[in-house]
Amino acid sequence: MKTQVGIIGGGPSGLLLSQLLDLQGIGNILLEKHTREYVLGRIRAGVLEHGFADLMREAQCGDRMDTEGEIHGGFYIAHDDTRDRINLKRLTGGNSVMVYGQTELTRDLYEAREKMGGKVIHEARHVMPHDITTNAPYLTYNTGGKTKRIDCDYIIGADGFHGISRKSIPANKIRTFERVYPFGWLGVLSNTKPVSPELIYAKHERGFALCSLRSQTLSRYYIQVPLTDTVDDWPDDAFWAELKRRLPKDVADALITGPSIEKSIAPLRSFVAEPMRYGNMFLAGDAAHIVPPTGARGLNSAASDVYYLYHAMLDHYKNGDDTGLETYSQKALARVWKGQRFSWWMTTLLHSFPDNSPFDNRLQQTDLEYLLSSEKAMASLAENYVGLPF
Ligand code: RFL
Ligand code: PHB
Repeated sequence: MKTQVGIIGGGPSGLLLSQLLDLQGIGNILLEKHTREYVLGRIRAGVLEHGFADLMREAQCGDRMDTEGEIHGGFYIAHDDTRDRINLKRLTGGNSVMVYGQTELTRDLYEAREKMGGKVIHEARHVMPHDITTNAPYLTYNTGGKTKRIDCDYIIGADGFHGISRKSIPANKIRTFERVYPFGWLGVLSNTKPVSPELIYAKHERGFALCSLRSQTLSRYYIQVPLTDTVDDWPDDAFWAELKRRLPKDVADALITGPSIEKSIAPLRSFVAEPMRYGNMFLAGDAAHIVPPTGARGLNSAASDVYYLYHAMLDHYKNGDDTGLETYSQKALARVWKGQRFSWWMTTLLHSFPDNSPFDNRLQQTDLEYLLSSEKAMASLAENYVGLPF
């Protein structure tokens, strides 16, 4: 097979880029390791920047998001048995975020690819990029016991943190930066009315908690847990009891509990690989960078990579201009690092760190007091949360 762009990974990054390129007549084939059902079974992000929502519309995938998603003009920070509202709309001069689950967004992208007759190959095993540094790179993969080959101009590595793309770059050609946090998030999805119409990020000495939602009948809650905990350590009753302890009393009293329909633990990590290009392979999304979920940046950083890559490919194929491809890594990384800084800061502000000294804890408390007493500090938080410009 031959195409212009070979894409590895059928998560949001790969699918969105595939859809945008196809709409512009740029041929591409996408290889996904798992089945569609498996990909759609993962419960992940819930908050989209307004710029990302625009990109979904540009990809002609915004209809259901615009009907079923919720526009949020603010969120709460809970602390010391009370909560303060961060008024995103006022603080950013009119911007907001879209609350719409990654699962639904991915489903919309799959459906759009299907409708356009896009080439999405599931259960592609042993995907391997070859001759990346030449002008004739190609991909091989295994399906039904046979090895297939796709020749292309460019390869996109959008295969997430554990994918093959980044790993196929020689160690002396890539530099990685990493911070692993000494805790994870235990997440529960439940068919219950959310405790608050807007998200609540809660700082508590027992640990961080987050009240989020997918709709007004589907709640998503998280609590900070030690890395040694497993899902089996947290039967539903124990989860709800611990969540309530970490919320202000009026919120805890209003919390409606119910059986969990999904429960999982995600470790928290900050990670960046530089550069995001090797030869004719470009990395996008979690393949190149990971953030702790506190600032809701992960999927949004992936979307900004897609934005830069899409425009770079357009310039290359439509105008013969390679500036976008040449500067992709630099441009993408500049924004990625701002997302890293913000996610690290919000994580540091709101979590309990087991090794913190009393001095560290006072500084953390002061950071929060300053934030909530300063319009300028809150405006900085809001500006980052709704998404910096692409
Ligand atoms: P994905 O979603 O990991 O998709 C990569 C795809 O590549 C496939 N793959 C391969 N395919 C072929 N060959 C191989 N060798 C392959 N290896 C892997 C995988 O099967 C998969 O389908 O990466 P992508 O597309 O870059 O998307 C990134 C986002 O998924 C991620 O950044 C977010 O989910 C992060 N995140 C959040 N981001 C936000 O912006 N806002 C949030 O509110 C938010 N909340 C979260 C999150 C992530 C979480 N977890 C579990 C990590 C909450 C959580 C709990
Ligand atoms: C979610 O709803 O899954 C979610 C929302 C906000 C975050 C992280 C996760 O910061």
